Amino acid sequence: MANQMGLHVGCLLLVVAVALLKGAAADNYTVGDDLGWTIPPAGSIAYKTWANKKSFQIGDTIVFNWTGNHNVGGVASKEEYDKCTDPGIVFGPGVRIEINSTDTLYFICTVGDHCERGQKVTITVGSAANNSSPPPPPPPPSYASSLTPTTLGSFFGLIISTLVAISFLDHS
Ligand SMILES: *[C@@H]1O[C@H](CO)[C@@H](O)[C@H](O)[C@H]1NC(C)=O
Ligand SMILES: *[C@@H]1O[C@H](CO)[C@@H](O)[C@H](O)[C@H]1NC(C)=O
Ligand SMILES: *[C@@H]1O[C@H](CO)[C@@H](O)[C@H](O)[C@H]1NC(C)=O
Ligand SMILES: *[C@@H]1O[C@H](CO)[C@@H](O)[C@H](O)[C@H]1NC(C)=O
Ligand SMILES: [Cu+2]
Repeated sequence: MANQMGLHVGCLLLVVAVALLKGAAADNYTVGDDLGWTIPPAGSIAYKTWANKKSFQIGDTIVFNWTGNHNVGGVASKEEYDKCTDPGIVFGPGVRIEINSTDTLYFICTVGDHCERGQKVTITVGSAANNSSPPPPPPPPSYASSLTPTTLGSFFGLIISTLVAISFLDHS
């Protein structure tokens, strides 16, 4: 009986954890992670690889962090991005850019030839663009299938239906 209870509590915690992970938490992404924002040693592929591994969402924040002589500015189009066109307005280290729409964002450093040498990054929202596609999340258990686990209300609905399912199992 004690074992069974432990199993049920474990199930409940799993359901809660999955629901929390699916919630719309706004993430901070530091461009380049540990590399930061710099002239990438391996050229422009570095930030492409970095961005492709992320799944950016509206509400997330992109942080540009660096030491030394750099800056960052957003350009308006892929063409300007490819040409390293100076956007006129640039920001200093630590600047935080919030993603407000699904528009693709293009950022470059305008110092010297840094952009030409690969200090540029494209942020594509919903960028499962080139994830080495993790498998889609498993479908929710059937007793919860009518619930959308993205709102707070249905989050509690999920817990309640889990509890109902547990007590059903307990009495069967
Ligand atoms: C993102 O950074 C801000 C400012 O540093 C912080 O308040 C917030 O908790 C961070 N969010 C996450 C999800 O880490
Ligand atoms: C920002 O850069 C500083 C200096 O390079 C570093 O110590 C710090 O850990 C960085 N912060 C993040 C969030 O990457
Ligand atoms: C999103 O909105 C915030 C607040 O208005 C602004 O500071 C930020 O620059 C916007 N982000 C973009 C990518 O335009
Ligand atoms: C996606 O990745 C594959 C292999 O990793 C690559 O061949 C392809 O060009 C990439 N596509 C995009 C749009 O980056
Ligand atoms: Cu630079």
